[in-house]
Amino acid sequence: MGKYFQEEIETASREQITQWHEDGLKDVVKRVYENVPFYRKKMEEAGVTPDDIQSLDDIVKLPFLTKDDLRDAYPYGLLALPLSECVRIQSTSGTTGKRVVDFYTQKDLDNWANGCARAIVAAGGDKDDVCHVCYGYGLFTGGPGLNDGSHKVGCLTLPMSSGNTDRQLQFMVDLGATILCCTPSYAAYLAESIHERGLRDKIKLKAGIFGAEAWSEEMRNDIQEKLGIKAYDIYGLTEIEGPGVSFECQEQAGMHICEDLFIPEIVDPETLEPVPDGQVGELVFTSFAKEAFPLIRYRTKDITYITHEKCKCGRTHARIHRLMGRTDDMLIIKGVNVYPSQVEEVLIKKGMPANYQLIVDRVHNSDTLEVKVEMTPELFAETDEAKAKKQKELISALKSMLGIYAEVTLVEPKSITRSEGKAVRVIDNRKI
Ligand code: DLL
Repeated sequence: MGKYFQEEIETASREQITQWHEDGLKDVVKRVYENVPFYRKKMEEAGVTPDDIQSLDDIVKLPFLTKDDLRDAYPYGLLALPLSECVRIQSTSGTTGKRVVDFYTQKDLDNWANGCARAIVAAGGDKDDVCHVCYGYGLFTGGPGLNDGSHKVGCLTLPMSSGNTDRQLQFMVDLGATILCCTPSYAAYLAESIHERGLRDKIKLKAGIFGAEAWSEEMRNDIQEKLGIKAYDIYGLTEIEGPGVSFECQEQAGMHICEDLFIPEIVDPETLEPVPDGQVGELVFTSFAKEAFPLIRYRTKDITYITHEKCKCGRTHARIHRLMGRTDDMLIIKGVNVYPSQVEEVLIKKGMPANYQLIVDRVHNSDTLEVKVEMTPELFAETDEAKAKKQKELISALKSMLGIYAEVTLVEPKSITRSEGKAVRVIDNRKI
């Protein structure tokens, strides 16, 4: 197999991609207008009918869809086909008690698996690889998505799911895993455990496909160095499909969006006006190829920017920059916008492990920020004086990165609970 999984699609001309978008948009708008009362009502309220959608530019006439809409339409209100045509659901937590549920036909599952297969091939994978998947299996899309992508490529697939680190490491060594798929925080934890147990020379990993949560370039370098691999970012969300909506290639310079399946837009989260390439805003998707559960102009709340510049890898599909946070995980502390990824960047630059927790509180009407940081075993063995010095250094580095004072508490190695799924980075005790 070459360096693409579906070369013709992945290297299509921009004219071809625009044609897919235009045809796909007209088709999906007609489908939902005719079959989904929830959509028809939304479109009627916005004063738009399928006849108003003649070109891609007309997309701006269509109303946005939000997680609240998904909650209101839960569980079947956005289905574009009878339930008997669907073969699977996946789900993730919603903004309130109700979960977000996505429905798939067999064709939707095939398209999803193709996206994940493209990601695996872009990371250098082929049928001779052993693909170790320790994203969770079940309702979460991580395990099933990468699993099915790995089958499509023809890799030997290890459906490990999450948890039981001893078993993960045993299979990794005994079965010679070459590609690791998990969250970046679990990859960092596995890397630590591999070093502690002296297994570094026994593992054959060459690449990792890490996503589902925000991570930094510093964390990438750290994992790459510790495991001797190339670490690739992969992005996706349940509402749109799951992992593989976009993925990095060998250039590690942004994630290619599967534009044969999705129309991406970046909008200003305040004005909701589209912004040009290179400008940071909220990512919006139209999943026009989805049969069961197509979403039109879905606001992801994820913050990034897009580029249509040619990539050296030869893929023509637009790329999004590594995710820069969410409009809703952005903390406002003392009026200052703070992203957990900024704290992580400082910690790793200062040689600290990427195991940390931000604890936000409000004391006497004033916000406080405490950053709990795990010490390295080396620092833990040092004198109190050395520890105090490191603590001061971190306070000052955080101040210059965030623009606010953060109390730093150094805690024992491994004392912050490890997550096998997404790490819990923020505890916000404020009652605002
Ligand atoms: O996390 C899908 C996934 C699984 C992606 C495995 C990659 C790998 P949800 O549980 O619906 O789906 O969460 C989606 O997670 O809107 C982002 O905020 C965040 N997210 C996903 N991938 C990345 C990434 C899966 N590479 C939400 N970088 C999204 C930063 C990410 N954040």
